[in-house]
Amino acid sequence: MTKTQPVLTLPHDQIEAMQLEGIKKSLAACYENIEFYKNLFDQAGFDPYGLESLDDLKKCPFTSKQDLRDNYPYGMLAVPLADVKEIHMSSGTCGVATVGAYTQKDLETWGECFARGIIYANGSEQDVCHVCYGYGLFTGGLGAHYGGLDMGCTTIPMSAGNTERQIRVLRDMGSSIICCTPSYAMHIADTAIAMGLDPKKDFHLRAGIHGAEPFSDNFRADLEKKLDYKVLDVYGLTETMGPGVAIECWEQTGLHLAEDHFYAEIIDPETGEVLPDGEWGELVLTTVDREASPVIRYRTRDITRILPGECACGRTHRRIDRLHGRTDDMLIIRGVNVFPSQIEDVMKTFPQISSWYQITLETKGSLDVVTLRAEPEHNVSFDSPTEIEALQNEIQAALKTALSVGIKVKIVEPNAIPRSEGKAKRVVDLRTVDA
Ligand code: DLL
Repeated sequence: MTKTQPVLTLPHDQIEAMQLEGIKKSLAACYENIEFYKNLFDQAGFDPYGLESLDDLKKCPFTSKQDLRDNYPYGMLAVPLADVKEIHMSSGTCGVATVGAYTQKDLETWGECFARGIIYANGSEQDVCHVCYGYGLFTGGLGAHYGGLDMGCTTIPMSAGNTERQIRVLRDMGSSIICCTPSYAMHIADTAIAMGLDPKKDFHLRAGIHGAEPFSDNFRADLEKKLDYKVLDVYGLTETMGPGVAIECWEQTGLHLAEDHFYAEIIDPETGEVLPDGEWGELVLTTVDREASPVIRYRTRDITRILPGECACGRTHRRIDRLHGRTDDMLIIRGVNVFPSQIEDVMKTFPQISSWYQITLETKGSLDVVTLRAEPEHNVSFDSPTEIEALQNEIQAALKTALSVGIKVKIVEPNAIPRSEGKAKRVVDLRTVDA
């Protein structure tokens, strides 16, 4: 059971030595057991036995989601199937699902990594850990569950959904840590308030370990105010393990990578060149000691940067910044590149607008038309349609100035934007693609 993890404060050169040792073994295991890696390394002229420093990894070719898809279902296993104890999968909404397989040791590592979130929340076995990420093939539910168990917490496997019941259990069990997507936490908070509860008095939450989707600082502040707790951001992806690859500590100044298990690089997504600390780019991950599904230089498509300097918490594992979205999130609207997070940045300068919004892209004639539907804050009421129209125009103008692109803004009724129990759907792309 994890009570403390001395590895979290190891001098960084010792962490690097662990990474080098682990990756050397992992490269050999990939080359010897996975045909895909054998071909990849041979074709690139990369010697998997020749790694002398972590820097040498730059010579190794990248891997991508497509590679994992091409080898569905079992082509990326580095161990016999009998050693695989659990399997998770990405949703596969955009194609074939990607598979993450775990040996017993991989499952223990996972629990230990997620437990860091509870350690960062100053938690202990005294905590009641309410898990309402979805259980099942999605890694959120079981990842948080294993973290709760590893930490020795009283762990409640709620899964997502049945929100009113969630709320009763949260209240009755005195849950102190809640694990779910930030958008589901917001839905729980709003529903509790609508049920006449006062989350500040009726709940006993201290921390929320929220991730699986981007959320702005504004959204976080809103959540913290409504639920009277502290929100820690957790990052992960099915391909490398699930939640726990990096988690924020109480300082809320970036997410500590679990560097004893993952080696991170930031690259320029266009050129593939490795960027120095502090520069924004695409996160590339190599698993250090994953047994069943190791990945080498996996291009996550997630945009972040490595934060230079040390964290005030004293832990030595490097931090990544909160994610800015994905390289494949980028919308190209009439030739202009726009990230949904940029739209959100503009919206949050309007205090009348809540955190619930959705962007719809459609084709009208030969043009892409973008509509932003946004809900007002609950306490904002409009006296007249003219007042709404004026605000819409004001937001439209601000978007045009900031992004150089025309976005139609519609303020909709409260609760008009669909609530999600898992990841929120912020962008609906209905554009027709030319053949
Ligand atoms: O979302 C794993 C997870 C579960 C992470 C619970 C955190 C909490 P996938 O479904 O494979 O796995 O989706 C992975 O989600 O590449 C990011 O684009 C996005 N993502 C995950 N965490 C964050 C975060 C899980 N904290 C994809 N902030 C990743 C922003 C995130 N985006």
